[in-house]
Amino acid sequence: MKVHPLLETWRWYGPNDTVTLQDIKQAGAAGIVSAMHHIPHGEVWPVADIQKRKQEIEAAGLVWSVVESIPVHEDIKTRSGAYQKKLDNYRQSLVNVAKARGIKTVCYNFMPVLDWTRTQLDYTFFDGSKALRLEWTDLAVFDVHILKRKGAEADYDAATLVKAEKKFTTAEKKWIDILTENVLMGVPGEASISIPQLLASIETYKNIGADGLRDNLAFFLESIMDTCEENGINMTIHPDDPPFDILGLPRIMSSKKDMLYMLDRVNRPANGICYCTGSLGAGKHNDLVDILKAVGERVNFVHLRNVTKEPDNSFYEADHLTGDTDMYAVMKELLAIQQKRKEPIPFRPDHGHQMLDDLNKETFPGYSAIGRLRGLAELRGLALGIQRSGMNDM
Ligand code: DNO
Repeated sequence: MKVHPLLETWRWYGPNDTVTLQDIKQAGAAGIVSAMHHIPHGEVWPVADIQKRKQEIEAAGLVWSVVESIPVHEDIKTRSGAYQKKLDNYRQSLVNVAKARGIKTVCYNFMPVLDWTRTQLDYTFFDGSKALRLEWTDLAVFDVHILKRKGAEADYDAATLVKAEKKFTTAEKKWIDILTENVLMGVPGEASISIPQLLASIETYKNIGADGLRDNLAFFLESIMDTCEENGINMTIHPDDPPFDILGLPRIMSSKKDMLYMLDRVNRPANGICYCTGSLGAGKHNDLVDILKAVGERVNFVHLRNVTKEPDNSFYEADHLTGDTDMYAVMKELLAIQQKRKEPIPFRPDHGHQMLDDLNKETFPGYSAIGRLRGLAELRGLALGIQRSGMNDM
C-alpha cells in the first residue's frame, strides 16, 4: 500500500539560533518552521524580511514549510484597544507571507498573556540530560507568594499550599529569581513580561472569562478567514500549554471538546489545528489518539513530544517515545490521516532534552540540537517501522 510520508520539519529561530541550517540538514529534516521574532507582536511582517528569511533557508537546500507563529496581539485576544488596526496588520502579514509563495501553513495560539509555562528549565533526568518541567507546588509558590494574586489559594489544595509556603520561606533568593524568570518567560528570543503586567492582564481576563475569550477567538478567525482562503493559507491553532487553568487565566484550547467547538463554530477549511502531543498530553483529561481521530481532518501541522504526568498537575518532558503518550498509536493514526492527503503533513520533533555537548552550551530552552535530533531520529524510525510492517491492516 502506498503511504505518503509525513514531512519532517525543524524549528529554526533564524540567524540568531545557535543551531544552524547546516545542522538541521544533518539531522535529516527537509522543512523549516520559522518566524520573524524580531518584529514586535501586532506589527506587519514586511515582505522584504520574509523573502530574506526564505532565501536563507533555500540557499541551504531547505524549504520554509510553516510559519510558527504570527503572534496574535493581546489587543486582539482581549478585543480591546487598537484591535481593529492589529487585525488589519495580521491580515497584511498573511498576505505578505503568501507573497513569498510556498508557505501554506501558519501557526498561532490564543493563550492569554503567557505562551507555554514551565517552572523549571533544567530538570535533571536519570541519565543526566535536562528537561523542562512544570512543578505544581512551585507554581503555587510563584502564584501565592511571588505574584501574590488575589484569591490564588483557592486554586490549590491544602497540602500544596503548606508545601509551597515552606518552600518559599526556606528558598534562596536565587531560586526564587529563577522560578520567577521561568514563569514570566515567553517564546525564546522574545521579551518576557513583568509581574505588574501579568497582574493587570489577569484582571482583564477575569472580566473576559472563558466564554468571552472563545468569542474573541471566533471573531479573530472570522476576521481573517477570507484573507487566508484567498491566499491559500491554513491557520493552525496551537493548544494551551499546559492544557488546564493556571494563574487564574482562562484556557479555551485544551481538550477535544474545545477543538471541536471552535472547528464547528468557524467552520471554514482554513481554520485548522496544530496537533501538539506535548501540550495536550499534559492533561489527564486528554486521550491523544481519540483527539487525533476526532480532529484529524483539520490537522495541518504536528508537534511530537512526550510528557510524564505526576499525581498533582506536575509533569516533565520525557523522551519522545517514552512518557505517557503512546507515540506508536499516535504515529499510526497520523500515517492513516496522511494517506488520505495529497500533500505531506509537516511535523516537527518538539522540544528535546539538553544532552551530550549541548549541556555545555547556551541553548533556547527545549530547542537544543541533539535532543531534538534524537527525537526526530526516533520518530522517523517509528514511522518507517509502521509503514513497512502493518499499515495495510488499517
Ligand atoms: C513551545 C512552542 C510554543 C508555540 C506557540 C505557537 O515550545 O510549542 O511556543 O510555538 O505557542 O503559537
